[in-house]
Amino acid sequence: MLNEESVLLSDEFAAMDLDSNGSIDFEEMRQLIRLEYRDLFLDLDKDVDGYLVTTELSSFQSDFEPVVSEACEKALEMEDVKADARELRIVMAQLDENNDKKISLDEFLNNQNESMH
Ligand SMILES: [Ca+2]
Ligand SMILES: [Ca+2]
Repeated sequence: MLNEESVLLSDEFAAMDLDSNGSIDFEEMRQLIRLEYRDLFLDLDKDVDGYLVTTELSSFQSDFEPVVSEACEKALEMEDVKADARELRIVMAQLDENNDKKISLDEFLNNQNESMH
């Protein structure tokens, strides 16, 4: 059932295995993951302005689990934000490093890299 995916993966593997030694080192793997997140970002950026805003993020259905501080959690609870909107705001706050309410590709990728440490 995952045949197509496996083929895609092995193609990607071959493409990423730059020195063709049959293994992908950490840097090659990082690059692969960056490319995948870049595709995801481009996918989510419906108006193609290079930034993700809340409405665009709302189509982001994944198992992304941001780390939320207790204070942040409480603040959101007090505001009684709807669960969906609440989750979005958390994701937004987590990714938006310069607080301009937009997620740039850099902010998006930086965050993914951090979760790999
Ligand atoms: Ca956009
Ligand atoms: Ca930003």
